[in-house]
This record gives sequence, C-alpha cells and structure tokens, in this order.
Amino acid sequence: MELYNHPTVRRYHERKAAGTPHGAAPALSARELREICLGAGVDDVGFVEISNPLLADQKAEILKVFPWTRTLVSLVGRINRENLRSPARSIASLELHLVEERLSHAATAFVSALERKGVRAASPAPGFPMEADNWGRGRMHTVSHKPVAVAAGLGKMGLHRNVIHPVFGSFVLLNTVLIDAEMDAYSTPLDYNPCIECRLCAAACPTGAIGPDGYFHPVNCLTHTYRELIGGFSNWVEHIADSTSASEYRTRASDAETVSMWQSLAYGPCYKSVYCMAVCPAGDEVIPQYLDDKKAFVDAVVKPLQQKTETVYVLPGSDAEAHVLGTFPHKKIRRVGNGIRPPSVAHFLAAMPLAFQRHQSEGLSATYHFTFSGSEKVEATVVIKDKTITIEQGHAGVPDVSVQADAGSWLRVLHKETSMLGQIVLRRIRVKGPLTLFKAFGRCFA
Ligand code: B12
Repeated sequence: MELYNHPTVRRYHERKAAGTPHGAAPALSARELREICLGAGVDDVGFVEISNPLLADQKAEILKVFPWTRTLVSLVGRINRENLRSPARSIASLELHLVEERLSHAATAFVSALERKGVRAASPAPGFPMEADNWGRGRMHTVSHKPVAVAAGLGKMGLHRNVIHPVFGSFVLLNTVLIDAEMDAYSTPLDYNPCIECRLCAAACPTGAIGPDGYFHPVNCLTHTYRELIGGFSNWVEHIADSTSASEYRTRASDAETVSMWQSLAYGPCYKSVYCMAVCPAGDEVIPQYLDDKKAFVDAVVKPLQQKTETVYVLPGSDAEAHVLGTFPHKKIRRVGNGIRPPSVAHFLAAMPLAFQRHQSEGLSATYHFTFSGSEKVEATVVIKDKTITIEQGHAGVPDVSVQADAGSWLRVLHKETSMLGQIVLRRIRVKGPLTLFKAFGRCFA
C-alpha cells in the first residue's frame, strides 16, 4: 500500500485540511490546566516560563532532557501531618510513598490530557527512579523540582532546604510537568518566606546535617536517611561480599537491619529520618498548633523524635557522629560507608565541598597544593580556614602542604582499596610539609 493511502496517513491529511490542531499549540489557559491538575489529585499548581530568570541555573539541564520545553508546571502534593510526624518509620515512609505515587499518577494523567489536546508534554519522576548511571558523577535527577516550585510561587526554601508552601507548610512533595506551549498567564514568586526560622528542624535532625545557621550537609543527611537507598544499599551489599560466614555478616548487620532492607526493597524504601519536615510549624494550616502553645507543640511533635531510641548511620569521624554523641547520647551509632566513590580526581575535587566536615576542621587554617599525575594531570589549591573550604584550579598562594600523587593511587586510597601510608611508602603519594597538617586535612573528610 502506498504510504499516502494508509488509513492513519489519510486521517492525518483530512485533519490537517480541516485545520484540527496536531502540532504547536496556541497559548494554553492557566485556569483550565489548573483545574485538570487539581482534578487529577494535585493540591496546588503553578506555571513558569522556561526563560524565567529564577530558572537560569536549571535551564540547560532541563533542555538537555526536554529540548522543546516552553512552560514548566509545578505540582504540589500535600502530606498528611500526623503520618509524617510519627516516630514509627513505617508510617512516615508509607505516607511519603503514597504522596509521591499520587503526584506521579496526577502528572501522567495531566500529560495524557495535554497529549489529547495535541500538546507535547512529559513528566519526570518526582523522586525515584533516577538516572543511576550518573551516581557519583553528577546529578541523577532530570529536573530539580524545588527551584521550579519556588519560581512558580508555590513556596520558598526554608532553613532546612525544603520548599515550604504558604498554606501546607513543609508538608509537601513536588513534581513538575514540562510543556511545549506557552500559557496565557504565569505565576509570580511569593513575596515572603513562610519559614519562621524557629530552627526546630536543626534541633530535630538526628545527624546535625541542618545547622542552626542554615548550613546543610547533604552527605551526612544521605548517609543516615538514605541508608536503605542507593549508596547505603551499595554499602550493605559490600558487607555481604566481605563476610566470610553468616555469623560474620551478623556482626556487620543486625537481623533487624536485614529485615528492614528486605522491607525497603519489597515495599519502597524506609527513610530513616524526615524529621526536618515533620517538626516544621510553618504554613497557614500548620502554624496555629505552634503559636497557640509553643511548649506543647515541642512536647507533642519535636520531643518524641528527639527522644526516639534508634540507630543513626554516620561516616566514621564525621560531624554527624560527633553530633549524635553530644546531642543524642541515647541513640545508637552505626559507623558505615555511603557508597559514594568519586570515579576521578576531577569528581573528587568537585565533591569536596559536599563532603567537607566543617566541625572536624575547627582550628585548622592551611593551604594545600595538589599535583596529580598519571591518568589525570590536575593541579588544585585547597584552602581550609574558619571552618570553610575553598577549592580552585591551579596553584595559588604559598602552600603549607604540597601533595604530589598518582591519580589512580589517590583514588584507590579514597575507595579504601589501599592505605594512604602504603602509597606514601611506595612514593606514589608524596607529602611535603608538616604531616600533622596533612592528617588534619584527612580528618575534614571522614
Ligand atoms: C538530591 C536530592 C536529595 C539529596 C540532597 C538534598 C538537597 N537539599 O538538595 C538528599 C539525599 C540529601 C536528599 C534528602 C532529602 N530529600 Co531530597 N531530593 C533530592 C532531589 C533528587 C534533587 C534536589 C535538588 O534539586 N537539589 C539541587 C538544589 C535545588 O538543592 P539545594 O538544596 O539548593 O543544593 C544542594 C544540592 O545540590 C546538594 N548536592 C549537589 N550535588 C549533590 C550530590 C549528592 C550525592 C548529594 C547527596 C547532594 C548534592 O548540595 C547542595 C547544597 O546543600 C529532589 C527531587 C528532584 N528531582 O528535584 C528531592 C527532594 C528535594 N527531596 C525531598 C525530600 C522530601 C527529601 C528528604 C526529606 C528525604 C526524603 N524523604 O526523600 C530529605 C530532606 C533533606 C533536606 N533537608 O534537604 C523533596 C523536598 C520537598 C520539598 N518540600 O521541598 C524533593 C523535592 C522530592 C520531591 N519530589 O518532593 N534529597
């Protein structure tokens, strides 16, 4: 059959002749799309143009995956408060899974509605699944939902680095739908931040990942909260691989931990802590309970989480470990790895600020020059001072310590496949300057 006479092709030409839209759509009605989203189970919606300056640092990443994007629709799913606040991890985790699932279903139903109108649209995952090939190399998610929600006027980032909705407060998860069309109206950002800076998130965080000054340590958060996800799971697999018998395995993971891992794999991961969101009193719907009686709020919402006897997963020697020891001595510490292994020296340098354990650097003020050779030829300067770290390419300033290292040997030390001392003895890593300062550098990265 000639392609022209194929029934599908004939219908296409008939529709085209009749002027029925099948390609680029005219501006869409924000009101109509909002109703579709609310009808699909979403609790709030906002619209952002791809050229919005608030998305300037996200635009390239978004267009890499969806090059035709002209509008981003931010979707909010409200979380039931008492479920999230429960010290029982099963209840809080299930609530998160269900809201995430609702957001996924709503987004895909919305995309279907748009496709039926002849509008190109797509919905990335709210959280998981992610692009796992990028683990350790860069971002695994395709679209960052937080900046889109902020640009769409659905909230602002709180001290805990989650988006706080003006009404639902921190009790929201987010999703985004990308559309190849323009809207007749776009949303405007909120003109205030719903975060009231009460710092209850910092007080409740079991790992101290949220500092009272707004400092956020994503790696210490991930090591505990994501113990049964991605990197924590990889580390658990290595426990099995390293065990020579069942009894040895049981010294590395308790029976309860093994059961919990099975449960996470079977029913969706157990988030070890979402305490920063659970204790947040911000938002019109949430704040009355706090303002009516702050002490009663803390007693009812914050203390049960702080007082919970539980295992907290930490990197050995990290700020998180020191935080648990000092603040929550009744909680049990489990020293673990988090599966993050920089695949190259370039990745190691880029990830340094995320891994930096600022409290372990207390009193340290030093400049380090690194010269890597072998598979990667890189020079870098690292300055640690006043509990902060800066990294720049090349050699700058006068070094207190100079490190020359074969790139492969350095990575093997980082991956714990060989010891630093061994590589120094073999002269694959050479250190010039006081050894105490070199050791102090190591302590900053747990
Ligand atoms: C990566 C990620 C994480 C990382 C980093 C968190 C972070 N603040 O970025 C970790 C694993 C620590 C994490 C933890 C949690 N997350 Co999370 N996470 C994401 C994800 C996939 C991307 C976040 C993002 O856009 N970051 C970039 C910018 C915008 O964030 P930022 O805070 O300005 O910058 C930090 C990151 O870039 C980070 N970073 C950069 N590179 C790397 C690499 C690695 C390996 C890590 C760990 C971090 C990291 O360092 C920056 C400084 O802190 C989104 C889903 C999505 N697709 O958007 C969910 C998301 C942000 N997470 C969410 C939630 C609920 C959580 C948790 C409560 C646990 C849980 N149940 O999932 C905790 C809360 C931690 C906290 N207080 O922020 C929600 C937040 C909802 C809201 N109201 O804002 C999101 C939006 C998922 C969703 N669909 O709703 N998360």
